[in-house]
Amino acid sequence: MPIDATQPYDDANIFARILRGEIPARTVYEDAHALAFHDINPQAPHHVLVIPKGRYVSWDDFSSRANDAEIAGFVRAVGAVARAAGLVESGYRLLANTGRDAHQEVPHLHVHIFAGRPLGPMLA
Ligand code: IU
Repeated sequence: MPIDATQPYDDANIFARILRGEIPARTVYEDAHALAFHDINPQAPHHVLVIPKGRYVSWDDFSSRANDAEIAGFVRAVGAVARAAGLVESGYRLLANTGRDAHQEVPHLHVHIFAGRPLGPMLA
């Protein structure tokens, strides 16, 4: 079910539980600002999710409430994850579904990194 991006942060959401170490994840990167792990239902040969460590529901919540250090740290982490996976030369796609019409399902901001094959033109 898609979420309402304006809902308050829910500490019981699955990515909050992964951040607290209550649920395992196939982690590929971690620093002070972000955690990255393989998506459980990959849509491309390489499909990783990058999440901020702070309690942010969505891109909207993050971009309006996070401080500059959190934003810079998260953006740099997304780039670092892609570089560490060797994706720069072949290329990759970033996606942050936000709210109902975008079909955001988990109410903790996540940026998808898709790569590993030609991904075709962007969908509308
Ligand atoms: P969305 O942008 O909110 O639609 O994407 C949620 C993603 O989270 C989706 O690709 C799921 O496969 C993925 N995911 C996961 O990796 N681990 C989980 O425990 C759950 C969802 I629930």
